[in-house]
Parts: sequence; structure tokens; C-alpha cells
Amino acid sequence: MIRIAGAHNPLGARLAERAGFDGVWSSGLEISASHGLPDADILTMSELLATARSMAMAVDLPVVADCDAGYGNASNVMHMIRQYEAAGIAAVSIEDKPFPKLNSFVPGRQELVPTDEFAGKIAAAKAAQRDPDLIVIARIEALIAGWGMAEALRRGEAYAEAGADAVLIHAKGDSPEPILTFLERWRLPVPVVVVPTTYHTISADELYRAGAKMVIYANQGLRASITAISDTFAAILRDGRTTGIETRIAPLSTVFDLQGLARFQQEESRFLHRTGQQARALVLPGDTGSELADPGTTTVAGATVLERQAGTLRRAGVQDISACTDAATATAAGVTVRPAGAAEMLAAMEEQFHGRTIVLASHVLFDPAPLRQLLADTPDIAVLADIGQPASGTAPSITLDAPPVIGRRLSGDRLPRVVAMGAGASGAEFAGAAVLSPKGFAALRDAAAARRADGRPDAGLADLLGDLVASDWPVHAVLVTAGWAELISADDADRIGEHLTREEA
Ligand code: SPV
Ligand code: MG
Repeated sequence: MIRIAGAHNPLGARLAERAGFDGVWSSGLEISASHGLPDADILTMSELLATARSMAMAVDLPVVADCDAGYGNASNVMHMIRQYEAAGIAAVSIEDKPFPKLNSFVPGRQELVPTDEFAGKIAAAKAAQRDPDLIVIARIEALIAGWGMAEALRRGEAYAEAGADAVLIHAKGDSPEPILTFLERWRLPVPVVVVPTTYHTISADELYRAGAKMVIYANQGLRASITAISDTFAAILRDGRTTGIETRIAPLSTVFDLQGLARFQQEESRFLHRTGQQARALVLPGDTGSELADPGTTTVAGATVLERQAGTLRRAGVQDISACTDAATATAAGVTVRPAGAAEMLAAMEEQFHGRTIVLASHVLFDPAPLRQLLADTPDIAVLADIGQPASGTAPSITLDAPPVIGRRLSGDRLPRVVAMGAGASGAEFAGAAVLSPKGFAALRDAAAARRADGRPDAGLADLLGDLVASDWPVHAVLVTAGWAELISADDADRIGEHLTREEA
């Protein structure tokens, strides 16, 4: 049994796909209702086609399009077939009613066109199709219009004779009996489609055993959403807040998921980096034993180090920020929390990222300017090196391959190269930040993994960069003389806090 669910937009089509249906019914009733209009050929073919096309684009499932009475006579049907084919529709259904039609469940005007006329429309549809896989379903409305079973069978046979790939026998009333009778008397090898809207007690399995090959649940999604939205809106006005219904409405994460946000972001990171904006930041955990190791809990002048780092990164144009912290304030600052430990954290970062990664030590504060300067340069790995002051004795030292030239901006391949970093190095001080290309980032991950494999302790940013320098990886330096501060002790936090408070005042 092929099971099809009705929808009126790509979101509904995706819900049908996720639920496990075999296809989507682009329902005339649902689409009309979604426009607040009766299902009576009020919307034009172009409008219904646009909706069907948008659903076909959104899902991998086949879309079966309800094409009402074919929007006119046989000539209109031929035009319709070419349009629906071009829109990627798998099957079309047309019904043997005069144009304009009226929804089958509306009492009153339920008329049929002469059998010959409709058989001509089916033949026209088959003649117009270019894709041999397009399915044309002939929908029989004889039971709806009260013309009886014999007429329904006679018409079905005529439409099959005219070339229909399937017939749809529609019925109203709460008993499945007329449909079971039709299926029993149907002798042709052409498959039969059923729409158990009002005779809903019969199961898909029972209909299948009776001979139906496709079942369309044409409008249950629309009706479910009407009930759910009405209940939700009433509860909001009644309660004056949404707390009571939050567990009954989909979280925003589900909305994002249905919008295809993950794929969008993947594509963005793959293709948008040419704009120069595409970068992410990663705040590595502090060196073990450091008093102020967690940037999410160390506070400087009323804000955590992490909040301050996130603010600075955003001013430097970086939005995607991850950090290692135990603090709940991280998520409030829009930071993604990653596992503890540099090696785990680096391993958890997405590999398919095509932009550059800024890596910060967890105990350093910055002005945006040095970070912007770091992002403006292009080597695979560049570190921020301070040449303005004698080494303080706490930040790791750096030896450059050429004496720094103060007051001149060096960039690109003319950046000095780091020849030593850590113990024994001198001349400049590591300012706690590095920028890495995808290749450079992979090297940093490997350095962390190698430490792990060798059983050496998990290391901070400076140690990992030192490992790369020691193994002759080309690491360059962007030189600064100010714009950063290191927090080693609680005294530093107080001192820098006072300075920031004065500045912010
Ligand atoms: C539709 O969904 O528009 C249909 C099926 O044609 S029904 O409304 O059940 O007639
Ligand atoms: Mg319809």
C-alpha cells in the first residue's frame, strides 16, 4: 500500500516525509483553506502549481498533485501536464467534474461532465506528457454526485481505456461499504486509489487487502493544525503567558531543523568565507593548575572573562564562538559549550569548517583591534606576539626570525616567522591568541592528539603552538604592542577590572 499525506506547504510536506509517508498529496482543499478560500477553483492553476512545486523541491518524496478538474477542457489539461511535469511532480489527479469544481464534501452542486468528455481529457493528459514516469490519476466522482456504483465502474473503465495510469474512487459518508464494493467489482489491472476521509474507521491494511493500492490521507494534517493552533492561542490569552503550553508546542530547535538550518550553515561555512567574514572562535581551557582557568566563572568588573571575550570577538566580526567552561552564563552569552580539555574540545570542533578559526587562551582579554589584525592576515597559522614590553615572566616567550620593526605593519608572507616558543625563547611575548586556516587547525588538532597518544598531559594553547613550532610547522606572528591583558591571579582581575571600569565609565 502506498500511503500519502496531504499538505499545503513545504513544511507540511517535510512533516509527512519525517513521519514516514510514501508521498505527499498537494491538496486543493488544504491549499485553498490555507488562503482562507473555498475549494472551488478560486485559486488559479499557477497558484496551486507554485505550491506543489515548492513541496516537490522540499522533499525527496514523490508529490501527487490534486489538479481539480484540470483547470478547463482537454487543451487546458495538456498545458497543465507540461507545467506540472516541469515542476517535478510525480503524479497528477484530475476529477470528472465541470470547471469550476466544488469540494466533494460540500453538499449541493456536485455535477459530472459526460464520460466521453472526461476520457478525452485523460487521453489529452497522456498525449501531453513527455516524462514516461508521470502518473495520471483519473478521479471518479460518480459516488460523490449520487450517480451510483454502476456509473462509477463504467466511468472508471472508460478512463482506464483512455490511458489513465490509476483511478481514484472518491466517496463520502461514514461507511466504507461503497468503496469495498467498488474494489470488489473492479476487474482491470489499473490500480485503485482511495481517500478515507469520512469513512475513516477502515484501516489502510484492510483497504489494501480489499484491493486498493494507494491511500491518501488528504486533509488530516490541516485539521490537526487548526485544532492545535486554536487551543494554543486560546491558552495564551487565558493564561497571559505561554509557560503552560511550552511542552506542547514544538521548540524552536525543531523549527530550525525543519527549515534545514544545519545544511544552510554547512553551506554557509563552505561558500561564504570568501567574504572575509567567515571565522569561528574557540576559547581553549586554561592551563591546568591556573587559578583563573575557567573563563566562564572569572569575573572582571562585573562581566565574566568569557562574556568579555565574546563581546570583543563579535566586535571583530566573529559570531560562532565555542568555549570550555562549566558556567551557565556561557549559553546566555551565545557561546557553545564544548567538552573540557583541549584535546577533546579540538576533536569536537566540526572538521568541515572552511573558514578560519581564532583560538584564544582562556585567561586573556583583548581589544577588538589586535583580533581584527590577526584575522586580516592569511598564513595557515599566525599568533599574536607583543613586542612592546619586556617579557613579564608569565606569558610564554617567542623568538622571531627577524628583529621586529616597530611602527610598520607587516602582513601576508612578510610576517615574521616564529622560530621558538616557550622556554628559552625571547624577544616577544605570546599574547594568547592565534588564527588558523583549516589546514593550520588540523595541525593543531593533531598536536593535541599526539600529546594524548604520548601520554603527556593535556596542554593549553601556548604549549600546542610550541609543539608545532618545535616540529618546524610554519607559524607566523602578527605583532602588537598593546590591546590585550593577561589574568594570572585574582589581583590581576581586580587591577584590570579597575582599569576597565574607569575606561567604560
Ligand atoms: C483535496 O484534498 O483537495 C481532495 C480530497 O480533493 S478531498 O478534499 O477529500 O475531496
Ligand atoms: Mg481537491
